[in-house]
Amino acid sequence: MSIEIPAGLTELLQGYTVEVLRQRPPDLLDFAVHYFTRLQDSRQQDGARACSFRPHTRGVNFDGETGHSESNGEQHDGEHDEDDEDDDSDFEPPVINRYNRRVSVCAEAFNPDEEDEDTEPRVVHPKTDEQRCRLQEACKDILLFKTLDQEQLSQVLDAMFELRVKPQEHVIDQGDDGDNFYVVERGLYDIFVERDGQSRCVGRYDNHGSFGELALMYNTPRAATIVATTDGALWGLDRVTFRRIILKNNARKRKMFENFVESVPILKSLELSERMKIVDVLGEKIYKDGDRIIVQGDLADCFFIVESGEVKIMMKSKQTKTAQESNQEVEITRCTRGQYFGELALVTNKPRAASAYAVGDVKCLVMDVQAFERLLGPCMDIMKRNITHYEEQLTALFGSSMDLRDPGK
Ligand code: 1OR
Ligand code: 1OR
Repeated sequence: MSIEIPAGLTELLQGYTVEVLRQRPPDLLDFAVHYFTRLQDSRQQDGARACSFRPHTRGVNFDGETGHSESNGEQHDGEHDEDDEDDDSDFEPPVINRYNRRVSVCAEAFNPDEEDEDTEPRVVHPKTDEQRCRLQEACKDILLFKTLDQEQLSQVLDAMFELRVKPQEHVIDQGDDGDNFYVVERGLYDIFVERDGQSRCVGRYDNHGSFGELALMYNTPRAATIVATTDGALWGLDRVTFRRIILKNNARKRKMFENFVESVPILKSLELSERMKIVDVLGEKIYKDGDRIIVQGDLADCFFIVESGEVKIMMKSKQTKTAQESNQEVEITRCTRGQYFGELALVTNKPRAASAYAVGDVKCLVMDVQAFERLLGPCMDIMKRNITHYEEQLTALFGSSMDLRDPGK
């Protein structure tokens, strides 16, 4: 008895497998759902025009329709060459016109290990010295850029382009395909997430930070809507440059931090794929002896895990009697490799309850508040339990009137 293999099955599975090998998604099932849904969508969209399903020696490609792109007076031809059957290259002209969004995600060929950087076309948007200064300032704390080497960072900065936005302008719409990654230079931007037909504001970027990395990293539709609520200035980075440099770096980060992240107690309740997503968005910060990592009373925007060295947590007591005394800090605890700090203000939405100082050389892995909220939900119960312990110890140390929900400067 012979079993007949349905026509197309082999190519279908091969295509999926090749994309998995190229992109190394953290969750195979999520990726499969997305891959096959996209494949189906693309076939339903007026046949050959928008997307073509091509069994290919290197897998199935979704060829996105890209519009014209423009920036700072430069023109990029956004059209794919539909006739170029053999065009297997990763290059996709940057789509940087915000009104001309990508209409289809491309599961572009990308293998971080095989990529030959020297044959890649580079995107360069010339900048004045003044623009470059502003750009460097806006990017200096961007976690995704923290582990890039000099050459990678300068390619990223070269490729970035300036964008001005007006109040109520949607920079990103949930469900769209990803065109650019954005770094905030200035302005306020609300984050809306729609679920079950209801749109909720879940956070805000306040004059710094970055967004739009998820759709580009995982080839997924935009996960949130980002709306400017003031006049604003952003720096955009096109999808192709982002994937070429950031994805390559993420593959390296996974290798570098995988073992360490596996050993961090607070992350134990996460699935492996969730831990890898954390690695993707982590930055690494390095401090010297005595550096102040967190300042008590400051507004909080990130969470830390000690990678090496020791961090001293110091607190000022409001209980002290004289002004001089009130400036005195008391050491309350130390954090070493694998331990975390900086979660309290993010969980309570209050200013930092204590200061943190490096003792000797220190390396920390750092996550922004949006990633903390998005990825650390499963660890929240443990964190909240630990916060209850802080409160007990606080009462023992400073007396009952100190309240972590109202930390003094
Ligand atoms: P993107 O490419 O999906 C929307 O486009 C961007 O919004 C997304 O990348 C993130 O950079 C950013 N959930 C998902 N995306 C978020 C979130 C978020 N916050 C910012 N972005 N959550 C809010 C966490 C404060 C989780 C909501 C349940
Ligand atoms: P944060 O975001 O408020 C300071 O920034 C961080 O210090 C805080 O998060 C915690 O991660 C960390 N009380 C308050 N904060 C503490 C404490 C603490 N220990 C560590 N942090 N304790 C009670 C104070 C007497 C615990 C003492 C063992």
